[in-house]
Amino acid sequence: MKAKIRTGAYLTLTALSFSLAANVFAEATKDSSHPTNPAEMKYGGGASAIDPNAAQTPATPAAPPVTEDEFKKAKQIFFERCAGCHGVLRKGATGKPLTPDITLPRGTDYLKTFITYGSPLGMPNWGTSGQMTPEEVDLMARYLQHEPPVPPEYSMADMKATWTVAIPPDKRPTKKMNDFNIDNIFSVTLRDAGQIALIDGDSKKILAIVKTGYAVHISRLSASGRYLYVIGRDARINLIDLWMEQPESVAEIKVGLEARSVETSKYKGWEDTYAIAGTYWPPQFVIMKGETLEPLKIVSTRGMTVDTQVYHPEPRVAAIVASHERPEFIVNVKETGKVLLVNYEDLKNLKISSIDAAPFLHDGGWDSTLRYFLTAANQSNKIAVIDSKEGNLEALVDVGKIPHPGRGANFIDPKYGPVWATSDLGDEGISVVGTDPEKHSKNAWKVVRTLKGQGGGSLFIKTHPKSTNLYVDTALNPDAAISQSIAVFDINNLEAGYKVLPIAEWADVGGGPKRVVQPEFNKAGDEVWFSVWNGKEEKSAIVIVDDKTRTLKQVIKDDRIVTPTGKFNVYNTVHDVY
Ligand code: DHE
Repeated sequence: MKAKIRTGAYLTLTALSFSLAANVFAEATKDSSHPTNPAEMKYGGGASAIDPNAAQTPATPAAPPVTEDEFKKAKQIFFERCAGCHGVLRKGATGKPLTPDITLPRGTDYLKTFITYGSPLGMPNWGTSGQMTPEEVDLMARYLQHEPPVPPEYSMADMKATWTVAIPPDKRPTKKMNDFNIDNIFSVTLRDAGQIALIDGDSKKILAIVKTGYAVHISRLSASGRYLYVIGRDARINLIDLWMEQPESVAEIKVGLEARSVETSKYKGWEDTYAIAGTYWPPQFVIMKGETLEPLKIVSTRGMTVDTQVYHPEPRVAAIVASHERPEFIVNVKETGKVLLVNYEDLKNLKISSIDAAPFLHDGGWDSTLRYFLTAANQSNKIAVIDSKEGNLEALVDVGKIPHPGRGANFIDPKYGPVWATSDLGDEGISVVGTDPEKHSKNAWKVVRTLKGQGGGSLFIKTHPKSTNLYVDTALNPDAAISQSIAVFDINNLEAGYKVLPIAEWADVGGGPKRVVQPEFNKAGDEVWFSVWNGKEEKSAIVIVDDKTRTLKQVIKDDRIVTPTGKFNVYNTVHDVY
């Protein structure tokens, strides 16, 4: 096992799977509102981008002794393997809280047992799997009884110190300088290369590779489609100008120590004006000038949770979308379960409405009218529906186990009218939710049907207004045959079940873990692209399927396509088409 850990390929995917994801205290607390599941644990338990050396080391006299060197090592292990699920401050997120008020009374032996053997509820068996030596297990059991080291805050001055504008707006082109069909470019995340590839959706050629942040996460577009914003897990944002002869990064900033989301203002009159980024650490968001990334306003998300109304010191910012109904950003605050409507008309007298939804908010997308934002409160097994016009919570819909929609999929259900669908990490279900309170009011905000997919471990689901197919990935399913293929449903005959497309087999890239992830349509809606996400040292690919015939159209293979994950078609991302 240890030899395996040393290989790059294994490390790549274990960045996903390392988690002290824990239900160390599930038995003790019997908290059924806090379910865990192995696929979700794998997903949520990625390494934190925070440098452990940046975190302060408080002393806890009552805790068992840990030497300075041991503390340093334990901190490293915690940030790499545990913080994703338990939170940097160990206040609990997907995994249980691990603060000394809980860990000290349990003691070293109790903790060692859980770390060694794990729990059926999702805590990995770090000891018996060989991923931690008995010495490391013992060290972690002692370390967890000490106060958690606290990483530094990140201020306006810190942001400004990292902010660079390589090409100022007045030195940029005044018109498009290339002959690219920008609308059909795909920005493809090359996760472990810390880069994105710009791929021409027409010729399938790589137009540019741009260096971005560490373990780059998502791309979003400005309302005009000219500017591409890419954020890395290390909270570095790159602003790429697609009008340049050779598109490249024209501005850059680091907005915190760890981040996942970036978005731009889309309300009419405010196109391309602002960008916003949310951070996991520190728990805050920042509004920036859209054309330069100059940071203007930082807002903390620390506060009370919606359910028990206790203070949470580390509520991470998850998905952010731009309202089409008002000059507002809609910001998901994960641990507190609040959705913030941030009005950007007047940054000095900032107006924020706070909507109580449910913990732990993660990802989501618009309904087809772009009025309702449907977002997963994944550990609550709910979809929160936000009415962006009225600015309130429209509904909380009970769905399957750990919903994970990405941005979801909108289509017309032949029986129930307009719907939006999500798949789940925790089970094989696909919940289809009615979204038309006007003409189909009795179906609105109800699960009108639940489809049965290939299995749990699904991350993304997609269709397109021009398509009658609904594609569902199962990237984190433990069965390779399932994680390497896609289920496709006929929207006009959903009862017939799904067909399986062997995407990884079509890619023909040889060995490796090859997870098939995130369907994304081209602008015309007649092709759907999938990433075959292999280990860093192995060959990955993009597989393009002809939507009408559901057959293989093309495979993009290139040594530069390293660990591709998310793909963002310019037109579909600008216009929220999914
Ligand atoms: Fe993501 C979206 C957080 C792991 C690929 N991911 C998001 C969003 C959040 C998030 C909050 C929504 C952003 C938005 O819309 O503004 N992701 C997290 C995590 O916290 C988590 C669970 C663990 C981690 O350590 O990061 C995590 N995500 C992953 C992966 O392992 C994935 C599969 C591969 C990768 O690239 O790292 C992954 N996440 C994605 C993608 C999207 C995304 C492709 C955007 C989907 C879309 O269609 O919009």
